[in-house]
Amino acid sequence: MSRLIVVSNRVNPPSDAGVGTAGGLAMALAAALREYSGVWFGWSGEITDAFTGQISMQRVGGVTVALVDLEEQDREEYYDGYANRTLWPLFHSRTDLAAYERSFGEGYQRVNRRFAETLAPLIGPGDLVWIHDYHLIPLAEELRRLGVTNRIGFFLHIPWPGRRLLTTLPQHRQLVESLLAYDVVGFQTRDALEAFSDYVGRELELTIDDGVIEADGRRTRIGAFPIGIEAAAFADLARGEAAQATFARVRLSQTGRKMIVGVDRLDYSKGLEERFLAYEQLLADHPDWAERVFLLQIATPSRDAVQAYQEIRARLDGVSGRINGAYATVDWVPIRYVNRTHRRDELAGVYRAAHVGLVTPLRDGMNLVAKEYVAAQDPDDPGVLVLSRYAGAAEQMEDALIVNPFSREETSEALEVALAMPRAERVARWTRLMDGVVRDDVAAWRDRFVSALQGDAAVVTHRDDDNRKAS
Ligand code: ADQ
Repeated sequence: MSRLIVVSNRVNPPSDAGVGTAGGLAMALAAALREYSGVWFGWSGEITDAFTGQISMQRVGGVTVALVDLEEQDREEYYDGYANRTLWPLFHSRTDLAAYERSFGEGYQRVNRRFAETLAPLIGPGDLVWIHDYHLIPLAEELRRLGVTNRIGFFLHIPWPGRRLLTTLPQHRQLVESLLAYDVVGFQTRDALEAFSDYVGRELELTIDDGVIEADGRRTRIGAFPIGIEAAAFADLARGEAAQATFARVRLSQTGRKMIVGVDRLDYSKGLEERFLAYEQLLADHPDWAERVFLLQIATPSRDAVQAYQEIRARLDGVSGRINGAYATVDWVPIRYVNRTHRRDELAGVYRAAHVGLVTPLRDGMNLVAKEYVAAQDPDDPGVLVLSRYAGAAEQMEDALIVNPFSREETSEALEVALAMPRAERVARWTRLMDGVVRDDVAAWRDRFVSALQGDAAVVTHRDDDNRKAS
């Protein structure tokens, strides 16, 4: 059986200690690597004076990882620069925040070339190479230049922007053409796939025939591969001891009030300010909810080196403080705003204790929190998911209350409906949501992608259902 070589910017297999804080994605990739045997390659997160390409090989959680250090200039231009200040905002439709600096583009190409030169000697005949996310789009092209002929796949975890937006990027054509060096390119949603196809047809003037683009003698298969979570394991976790303890602690602190929960990386794409304002609208329009509900927002700071992240953090401190100042009473705080990371089992208990899961990104590739919230519920008394139509998850989770997060009125109305929803409707909606979360879990995602990469599987190009029939 061929080996699988997974490549991502950062490498984070679950540690041997088990549960910890590793996410579903890390778990799934680690499981795939154990199954196929192979290597997980990426940046160590460490900085060295001068790039040497020296690989540090380690065994973590039953997986072999291969780590390289980068230079400070690499971090500034490739990671903080092109990845986090150019592609992330652009792909999340925030051209107002996107920095188009030549040095960032050069740093991005340089690091991808360095990764390719370091990785190429590790690739043996027949190995499958699976590259993840926007940091590494040109990696296959660089590997091909070095003579690597193996099958190479790419999966984009974030949205693909509309054609007109993408053309604001000075190197847009070069970036998209570099994707044609892959054998398989996967997106989260049909929406992303359509946006990509639109660009390929109109800017590159290439035709897509049954999900395959043919250019310069190479065939690239494109498809939608919606990512999932480790659903059964997460549901177990939510029933486990640590989750139950957290559940009991949170319920006690609720003092009979209903709880709405939000859990996010602190990122401007997650719509946190709009969420706070929608919740304020609920309190303004429905004074009867005062003292009977509160919002617990857990937001872990990320990418602190980037100014836009410092700004959103300061704004959220201000907005939550203002709302609390305006509405709080001596024994009720409307928003509990927490800036720390939690263990996954604690998180499962928090989700289960929440009557409403409020997931309202302005733009999101998928959003795993929506799926985790569903998986953690008590089947006899589940909470209600309120979900942004701009989360990739909305394509699959039609039984959530789907909202436009830009409209605080619409979101606050959905909150009102969710808080008052009778048990029978909650159970009916949750049952259908949970079926989907379990069926399309992270193992299904991984297996579909890997078999597409092996070249022996039908690939989703349109509706999931059509594809399921075809495969
Ligand atoms: P993210 O933007 O990070 O992922 P998301 O999919 O919601 O967004 O995943 C966040 C993960 O971090 C979840 O597993 C969540 O439980 C965890 N997490 C968040 N806050 C936490 C906290 N305070 N403590 C502990 N854990 C916390 C990117 C894309 C998404 C896409 C995923 C996977 O932006 O659109 O769904 O990759 O492809």
